Amino acid sequence: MTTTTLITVAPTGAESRKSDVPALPVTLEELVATGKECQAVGASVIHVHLRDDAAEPTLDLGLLKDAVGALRAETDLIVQLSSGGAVTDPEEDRLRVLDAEPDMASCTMGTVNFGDDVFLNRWAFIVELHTRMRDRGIVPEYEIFDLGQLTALRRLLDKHGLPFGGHVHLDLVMNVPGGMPGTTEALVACVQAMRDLPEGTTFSATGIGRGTLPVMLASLSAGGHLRVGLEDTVTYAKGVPVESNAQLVARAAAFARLAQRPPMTPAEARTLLGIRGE
Ligand code: KMH
Ligand code: ZN
Repeated sequence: MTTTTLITVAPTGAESRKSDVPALPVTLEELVATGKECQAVGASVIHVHLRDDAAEPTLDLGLLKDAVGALRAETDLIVQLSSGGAVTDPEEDRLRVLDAEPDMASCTMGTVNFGDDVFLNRWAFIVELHTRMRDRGIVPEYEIFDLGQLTALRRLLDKHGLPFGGHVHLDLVMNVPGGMPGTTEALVACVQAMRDLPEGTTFSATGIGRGTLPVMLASLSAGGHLRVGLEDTVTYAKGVPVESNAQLVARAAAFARLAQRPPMTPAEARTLLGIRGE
């Protein structure tokens, strides 16, 4: 059992509207301020989706490069860009995200129904993303929305080799309408399936919406790490809106301390994940 906890903040996502969720960071200034606040209370990784001037999701390469640069300059956080984008983003735009040279990028391991939409991840696209990341020294976080995607991950690693740095880290994204539920039982099933992955594989978990707390507690008890943020939940308790991403990170850090697995520093997280040096 690991003695510390990696906490990732996913502050924005591509789904919520700023008009519905005023606490959502949508400008570069808001993103950097969020990063600083979240690092101060225990985050070591930031999972980034950007918005344009109209607060709509964007994969604009210039904006992505600016965000990577600003977060590196102003925080110690590991910068993980989303290659998932929004469900409407074409594959070529999602691959181009890597040109912004982040420390990490997400790599979703299969297609999943996503509410009323479909989050499309063809096998050939996954292989391309995995391979390009390795060629560029970018560490993937494999996003797992359903149990079978762990089998797909094993197939990917068997056929195409380990990621850059050699360490495998994945994130269980639970309770998406269309994916696996945000329950202890589902998390345990995933942990059992991870036995077929390379030794030393680590995982984070996040529960969407009301899955947040059960998944957080289950992950801590199973030796997993945590992802929290407004991308995944906009409600702190029933009928109570989240005030800020830092509020969610602080709660996750408090649970981690109670579990006697306090938050990892960004430097410790870099070592764990095998992030390339400057
Ligand atoms: N916004 C979702 C369609 C990722 O960042 O890689 C995809 C997503 C996963 O959020
Ligand atoms: Zn995301």
